[in-house]
Amino acid sequence: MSTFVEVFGTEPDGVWQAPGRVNLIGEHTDYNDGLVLPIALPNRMVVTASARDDGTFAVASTVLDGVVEFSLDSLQPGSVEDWAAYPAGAAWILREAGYEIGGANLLVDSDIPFGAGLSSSAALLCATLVALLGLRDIEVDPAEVARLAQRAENQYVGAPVGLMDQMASMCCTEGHALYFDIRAMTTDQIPFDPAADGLGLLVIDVKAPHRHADGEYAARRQSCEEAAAQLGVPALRAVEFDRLDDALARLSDDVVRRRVRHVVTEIRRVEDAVELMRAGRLREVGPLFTGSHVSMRDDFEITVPELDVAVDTALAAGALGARMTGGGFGGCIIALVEETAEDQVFAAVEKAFAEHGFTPPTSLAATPSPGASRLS
Ligand code: GAF
Repeated sequence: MSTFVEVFGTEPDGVWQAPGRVNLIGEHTDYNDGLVLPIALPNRMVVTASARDDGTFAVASTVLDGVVEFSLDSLQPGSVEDWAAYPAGAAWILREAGYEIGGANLLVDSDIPFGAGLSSSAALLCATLVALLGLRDIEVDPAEVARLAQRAENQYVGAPVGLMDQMASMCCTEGHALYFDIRAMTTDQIPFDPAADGLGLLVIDVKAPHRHADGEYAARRQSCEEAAAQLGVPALRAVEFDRLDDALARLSDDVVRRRVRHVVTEIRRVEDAVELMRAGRLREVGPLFTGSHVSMRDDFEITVPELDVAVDTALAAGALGARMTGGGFGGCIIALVEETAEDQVFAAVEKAFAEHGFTPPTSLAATPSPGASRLS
């Protein structure tokens, strides 16, 4: 693994980090102005950086060969590709937003499993943003940094993502889940300590290759926007749960109807989960996880066989609830389990995967961790 001095021939000015996330519940609700409930992971992107004043950015990774260079003036959406598009997008959006950031050398290191749906891209954007701002001693509200990261991903990288992942990476706190209301742009920290109740949150990476994830994500978002337009509301958040049947009756297409049903019921499940967590009834959140998965499998159609087998097996092995987490089409499941049953649930999933001929899954510790910060 290369050090900063080896790559750039100079000492760094500082080190910044931004974490990945798992979402406890509230999937594909963020771009519908809805509610989400992510926690930040201990796994994070770490950016070591030094300032330079020639308007040039040089970015390198501890695990890939080579240095990618670009000048701030020449940046246009899409002008830098592959993983370096994310640091380039961060520099571009800061320029667009009028921040004076000069140039920088950036070395990126990460222990967020890649391609596992744990939000490594949002973490890379957020870590680069806090590093570039930190190098210039520019203070920006964390929620505003999250919005900048989202704009960079939407406009520079070209991915039509919502605001959940960036907010999780910037605003989560240790020991809490972030209850984020996108319409109101308000956040609330909900204490989340499964171990205190004798429970565990098992995260299982199902190692499924992402299948058409980008195109399918954009298609789901488009269906939701079309449905909102048909219903004459700014976003599906405006459809009340108690009036869901009326709204569904006004939609012509059965597929769109099912998409809407997922979003509206999922927003209600987030509210219910938060209410139970606030009341100290974490065990009862399990069935909401499972209901969320069924809704994503049958109505939103974003699961793949590996996710469904992992969820069904975890439940059969004693999990209190389980669901896929993140954008879908691969990635991870989360399962709420009795602490004493964690090993048995994971072993059951490993066995089922072997029987199905799937790639062996891996598990991950999901302690609710703090959001982005300066490390040194
Ligand atoms: C991805 C997106 F980036 C988020 O904005 C969110 O929509 C999520 O999928 C699904 O809940 O992580």
